[in-house]
Amino acid sequence: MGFDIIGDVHGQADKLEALLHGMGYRQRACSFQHPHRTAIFVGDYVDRGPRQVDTYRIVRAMVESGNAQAILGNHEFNAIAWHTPDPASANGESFLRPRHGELGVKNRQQHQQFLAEVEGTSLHDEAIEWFLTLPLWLDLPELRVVHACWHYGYMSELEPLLGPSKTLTRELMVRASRRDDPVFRAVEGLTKGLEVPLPEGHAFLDKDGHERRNVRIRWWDEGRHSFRDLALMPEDARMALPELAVPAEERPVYDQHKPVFVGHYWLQGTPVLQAEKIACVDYSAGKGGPLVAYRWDGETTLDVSHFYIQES
Ligand SMILES: [Mn+2]
Repeated sequence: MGFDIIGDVHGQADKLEALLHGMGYRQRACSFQHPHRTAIFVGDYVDRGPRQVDTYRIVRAMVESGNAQAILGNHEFNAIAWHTPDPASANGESFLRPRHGELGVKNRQQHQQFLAEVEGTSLHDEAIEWFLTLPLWLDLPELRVVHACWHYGYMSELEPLLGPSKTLTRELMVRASRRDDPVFRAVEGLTKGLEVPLPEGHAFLDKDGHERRNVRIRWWDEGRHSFRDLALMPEDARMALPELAVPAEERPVYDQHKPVFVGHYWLQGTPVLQAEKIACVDYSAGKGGPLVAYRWDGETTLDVSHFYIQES
């Protein structure tokens, strides 16, 4: 029995169908299936691409027929928050993900392809209900999957609060949408990556010109230590960061017990392993890149030749 771990699809159903065909999956009854393999989706099914609903339907049918497992990405989290009224708003006009003001414009823009296909239809509610059934991470006997960062601290904080099979409940959605709630930080860490505070007196300007005092880091890169080497940001901004080491307590150390797969990072170029047991399968299918899978056949040390690349 093998697993095919598939990267962020972002509404690119053409690429998904081609990838599944290429890996020997066939459409039978209402789902793609493979005689002896299971697919695993790392999240981010929606936003950006031209076939949002088709992507949702393919992934959901595979999960419901037992041909795939799927976890929650930050784009599904955002989709749920967009569609969930904020219980704190008296008139019920506010949602957990803001729809008004400058932020609302940006949020709608990020979500526009999905909204264009479902807004105002019952399919919208149906898709959101299904996103709420997706676990935040998978810890299978053989391997692990999380959208952005495998972090024991955040996982153990969340575990007692999560619904059955590590799902977000409606109450948790509210807490995960409040910046001052520890649940926000934990859910964001798992689905968007590890963020660490810069040393005292340091800051940088993000792409919108806002001053930031935290940076997202390459949490998997145990061979590097400084903010400058580990930060995930454009080259020029990164080179302006200090060469000071990121404090050890801010960095999760991966226990290496099993391979772990992530998506999320919009990587480019030829797929590489992030570490012996860590692989990212997101190669920007959502913005012109190939859809990539890792075909896992039981190996405990990952092998770069197991990447399967589906050019558009
Ligand atoms: Mn993502």
